Amino acid sequence: MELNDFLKEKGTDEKLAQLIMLFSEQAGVIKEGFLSARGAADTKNVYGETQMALDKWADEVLIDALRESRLVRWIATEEQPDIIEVEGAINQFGVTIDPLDGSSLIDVNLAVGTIVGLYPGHVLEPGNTMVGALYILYGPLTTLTYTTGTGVHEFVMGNDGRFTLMQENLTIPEGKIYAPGALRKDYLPYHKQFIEQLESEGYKLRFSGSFVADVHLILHKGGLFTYPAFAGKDSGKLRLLFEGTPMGKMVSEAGGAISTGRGNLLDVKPTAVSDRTPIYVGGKREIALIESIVKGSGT
Ligand code: AFP
Repeated sequence: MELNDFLKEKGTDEKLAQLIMLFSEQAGVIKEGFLSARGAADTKNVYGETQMALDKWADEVLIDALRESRLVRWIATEEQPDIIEVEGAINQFGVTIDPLDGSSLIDVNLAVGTIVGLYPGHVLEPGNTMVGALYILYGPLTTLTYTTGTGVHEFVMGNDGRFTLMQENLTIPEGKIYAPGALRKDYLPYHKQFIEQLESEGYKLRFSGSFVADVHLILHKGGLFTYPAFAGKDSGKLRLLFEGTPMGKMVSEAGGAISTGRGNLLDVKPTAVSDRTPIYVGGKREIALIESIVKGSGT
């Protein structure tokens, strides 16, 4: 079944369905861009990182399409320092976008993705207020996974650029995979204890450097992804709005959970678009384990 028909059959709010369709259409445009745009641009984003040309380009593609459609009022993207307010918006939605997560892997042809958070209004609100989330993964196949709070569903792009249903009501299985970010020498004591426990239980390491691809793997195979707080970086590396909340919403809707290590990440109220956060995302068992270790550590 095609995405459009599926959204209708699920009784998705019409305006939200239009928005999801818009992102699905832009996926084809972004995929085309992989063939033509290459190399690093000489500008830096709000985090001081070098932007790859494709990040900037994908950012522009998505912002232009959203402005033209007027389907959302607020746009926050990882590549823009400020939240954009769309003139003449016909809906009150807010969106957060990481246009190309894992962009340092583009030139070696590994999986990257677009991550989107969908809010009923302004985006500087806790993740638990979101009306949905989606991500597009550009791997051997191009897939779109979304939730609007009634299950997590996955679609695959065909030659005609349209998405058809691959898996309905995805749920995270139990599994023994761990994807740990940050350098081991910088681990804080509670995190070291947690990782050592997973290793002693036989968890296998999988970490690609593309958050969206790594969380996609965990969603399908079970286990845990983490990019923790580490020595000198209380907030870790990843972005609350662009990475944490949308993928956290997705995994939580699929029966898993997301935590800062101290509580549900979806309860955190952002202070700015550039907020970073420690992230633990995956099965409920692993999330309960890290929270109990943090609690027991008294730190
Ligand atoms: P880019 O989008 O700039 O490539 O960053 C990728 C990322 O934010 C996330 O997708 C990865 O999980 C994480 O960084 C990898 O970080 P390390 O390079 O520190 O392992």
